[in-house]
Amino acid sequence: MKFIRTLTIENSEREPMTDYQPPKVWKHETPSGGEFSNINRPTSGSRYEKELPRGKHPLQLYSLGTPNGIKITIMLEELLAAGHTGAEYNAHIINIREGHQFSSGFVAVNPNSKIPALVDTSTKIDTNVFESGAILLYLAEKFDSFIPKQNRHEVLSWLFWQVGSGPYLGGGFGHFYNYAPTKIEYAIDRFSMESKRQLDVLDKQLSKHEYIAGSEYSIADIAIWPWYGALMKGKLYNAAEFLGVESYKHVMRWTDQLLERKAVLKGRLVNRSWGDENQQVVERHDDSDFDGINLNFV
Ligand SMILES: N[C@@H](CCC(=O)N[C@@H](CS)C(=O)NCC(=O)O)C(=O)O
Repeated sequence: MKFIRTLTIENSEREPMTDYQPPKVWKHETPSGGEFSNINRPTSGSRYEKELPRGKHPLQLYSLGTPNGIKITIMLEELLAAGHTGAEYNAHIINIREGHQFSSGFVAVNPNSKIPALVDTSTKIDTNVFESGAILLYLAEKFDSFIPKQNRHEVLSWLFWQVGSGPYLGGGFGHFYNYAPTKIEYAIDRFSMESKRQLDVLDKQLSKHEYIAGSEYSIADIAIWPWYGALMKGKLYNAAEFLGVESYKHVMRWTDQLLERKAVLKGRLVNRSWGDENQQVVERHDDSDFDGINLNFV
């Protein structure tokens, strides 16, 4: 009780940071002015009629080269590198800034209108899978790969850790540090603290184990690296210095270690439509789409 009272007093002594008073009932009236405010609405469902394209391979991926998107392309490249020809895929780009996630075709696969979404056409009837964590698990089970049996529960714990923690890094820290139209100290403080706490969790785990869930590379690494590896390399929100990432030595060791895997180097560039031209594979329909691509840039 004493502890709670102390906190209350300290908080009430802080200067109010805004004079905004929420109305009784929130209404979507003025656009927020934030980076994605032109596509954000408080409703779900399709906004226009359009079928999704289909390629010739068993797996059809509808995605974009964001951290959530490249989890799946790294996994697919790993599966192909491991000799699973059934993992051949067509990666179609979904431009989320233009609202392609709201086409009737996309919504039929993912009612949540977010990339990535996968259709497995090799099953009796098409299997639709959405949510990157669920897609990783689906592929790991389908090909019995990157989910070691002896520590499956640890792999799943860390996979779900990423799915639960990532939004604090992306939707919390990234949003308020990078995208929000005004810099709100309270929000940036709150989510910087949480992001650093998460990095510390990873650092401690990686000080004891070569990979996230133990001695074997798994879908836990594939889920976590696109977010936290990018952050370590200054590729996410340009926040490496701000968050002092250099001090997380074990996370840096692991980040660099994964950059030595060809499948990681390839997968991270699929459905990418920004940066130098030789660093993007806007759509991937065959391995030859990587011809002329500079895989090694960091
Ligand atoms: N929890 C989801 C998150 C997916 C997600 O947030 N995707 C973003 C791009 S990284 C998106 O499609 N945003 C479009 C929108 O919000 O309209 C997953 O892991 O698959």
